Amino acid sequence: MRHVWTMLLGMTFAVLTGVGCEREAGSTGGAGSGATTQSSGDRVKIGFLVKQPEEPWFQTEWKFAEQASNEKGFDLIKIGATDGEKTLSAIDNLAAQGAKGFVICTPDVRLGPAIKAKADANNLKVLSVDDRFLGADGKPMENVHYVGISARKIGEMVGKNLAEQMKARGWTNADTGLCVVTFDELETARDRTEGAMEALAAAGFPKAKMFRTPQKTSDVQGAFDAANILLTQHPGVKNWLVCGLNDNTVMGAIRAMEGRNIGPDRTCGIGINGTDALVEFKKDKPTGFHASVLLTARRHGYETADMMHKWVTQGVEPPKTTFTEGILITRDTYEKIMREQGML
Ligand code: FCA
Repeated sequence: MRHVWTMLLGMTFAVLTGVGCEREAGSTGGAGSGATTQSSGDRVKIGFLVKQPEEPWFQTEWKFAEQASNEKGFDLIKIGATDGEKTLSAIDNLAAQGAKGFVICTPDVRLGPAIKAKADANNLKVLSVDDRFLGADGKPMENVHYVGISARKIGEMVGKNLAEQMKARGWTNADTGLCVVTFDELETARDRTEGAMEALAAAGFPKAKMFRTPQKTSDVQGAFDAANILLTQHPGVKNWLVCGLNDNTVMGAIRAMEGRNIGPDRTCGIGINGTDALVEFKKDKPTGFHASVLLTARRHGYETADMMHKWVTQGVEPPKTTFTEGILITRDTYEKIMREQGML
């Protein structure tokens, strides 16, 4: 929406001043205006579709993509693609506006073949980010370019740090349980939780004390519900370690524990994203949400948009897969690290 306003303002400015008239008119000429979009001054349009526009993670991705659009001089069309229907019609819409390609975190990885077919039919290039498309055979679609996190490695960081925290707090295997909120339909989520469990097992934490509970939706509420079921099943556990897909998952589980008077002295959760953990770290008193792995939102937002721009304007094909890293942040270190990362 803001872009539409920016463009309208730009047009008004152009009309009033006579500056950049052709370019601005060209960039809004979009759907069905044929000849008017032929002008050589047309700015390239690139779409950026995300599955959960309300999550700070995706807002941060968009912020960085906007930075790329400003610096490289293309128009960015941001779309919240929260379900299959919205996603597919958004792609038609992008084509009608004259976009050349789009970056997408799909609301459902099984939409992969439909998204790819729709993009091909409309002559749009597609780059998937965060969540990798699955083909009809249930395997990752190798023919769709992908930028994602090194999920298993990042999960292992979570597990290793949970094990260290457990020791630092003097908790024993006997009095501790691991709450693993799972979202196994998503490969990047499964790799994260499996990585965390593997690292804890390697540190000597018993597999029998790792309790998995699936979240139906990948948001705070979904995790809250999943953790509540687990807490009812295991009333005897004294201390809880918590891991899951991302910050919101861990937050949901910590809230469920607080609801049962299991406070920060008995809970230790480590999330993933960093962006969504800020609210937690900013609270006056520490909560059970101990740390997060800060992902490189700039790479997922700026770089993906830039890759798409280079691809459509210069024919530079991005690498088939790109895997990014993460850094552990806590209440004590987040400000310094996030500032260094250009995220505060
Ligand atoms: C998935 C998660 C997001 C973020 C991203 C990198 O899409 O849902 O929260 O962790 O991967």
